[in-house]
Amino acid sequence: MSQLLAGKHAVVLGVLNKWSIAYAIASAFTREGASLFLTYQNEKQKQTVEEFGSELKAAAVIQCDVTKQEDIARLTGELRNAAPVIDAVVHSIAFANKEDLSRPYLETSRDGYLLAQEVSAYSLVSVARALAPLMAKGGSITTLTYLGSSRVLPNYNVMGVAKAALEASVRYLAHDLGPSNIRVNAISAGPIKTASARGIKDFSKILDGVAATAPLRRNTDPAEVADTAVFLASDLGRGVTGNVVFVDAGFQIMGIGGTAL
Ligand code: NAD
Ligand code: IMJ
Repeated sequence: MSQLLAGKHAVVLGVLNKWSIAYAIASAFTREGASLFLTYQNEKQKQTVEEFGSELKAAAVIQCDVTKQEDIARLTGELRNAAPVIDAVVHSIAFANKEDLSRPYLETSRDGYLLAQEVSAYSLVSVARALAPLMAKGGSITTLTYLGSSRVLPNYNVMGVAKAALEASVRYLAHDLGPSNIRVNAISAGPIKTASARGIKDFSKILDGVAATAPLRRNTDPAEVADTAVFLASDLGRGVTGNVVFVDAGFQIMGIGGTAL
């Protein structure tokens, strides 16, 4: 099959290491012929992400902490100089204080709440506002979410509330940007062992429970999340906007789980 993203320029935010969902997405985008721009949060990640950049033949690797407006402005300027237009943006970023992901949600501090919202939800709005003017031919913005936005998953807490805001932002941004032919969607991935899952209490039990319950009787592979990101960024996804696409082996449809039946 011919390459689905040939001739497209894509920005992927959120590569930390080779387990990152954003790394799987960047690899799939390269496979499909996209010209890639990667961003990383801070100096600590610079070397690793630059190595991925060479491996994936990225056009540029740019530092961008999404909580800093000057970083977003610099990213926008560098992209404007380097690419004729941007066609696709992938936002694969989340953060909350570790202690807010273990004690009861009731104990969430004002600062912890605002931090999770700023990094995990508002950043989609600021990135969309900065990059939409570069998407002169229309295009696609895709973010990553999780079922904890709408169901209670123990310990997901303040992140669940931030994902609810993120998914609502997807709908409002889709409304604002639709007239510019820019589509905005989220992929709701099943649990995947990444750095963002490390140290989460009982994560292996969650993986086993999901695999026992999901219709496909297995967990989610980052490569299948990446292939859905390719679809959404490609012209095949041209009619899809404001949506949350579940890539979770079907877990989300179930009303009872595990070995109950
Ligand atoms: P990851 O830790 O590899 O990725 C998280 C990324 O967020 C990192 O690259 C980190 O540098 C970046 N980040 C955090 N704060 C930032 C800031 N201020 N500025 C810029 N970047 C910042 O983990 P992941 O699992 O690949 O997570 C990617 C996305 O997928 C997240 O939105 C996460 O909520 C979502 N997700 C993960 C799972 C899972 O089970 N791993 C499931 C569903 C959705
Ligand atoms: C995270 C916490 C609690 C339960 C969880 C998760 N489940 C899953 C995740 C069931 C699947 C992973 N996930 C979907 C996330 O969005 C993770 C976000 C995250 C993780 C950390 C860990 C380290 C830290 N801050 C974090 N902030 C956000 O210090």
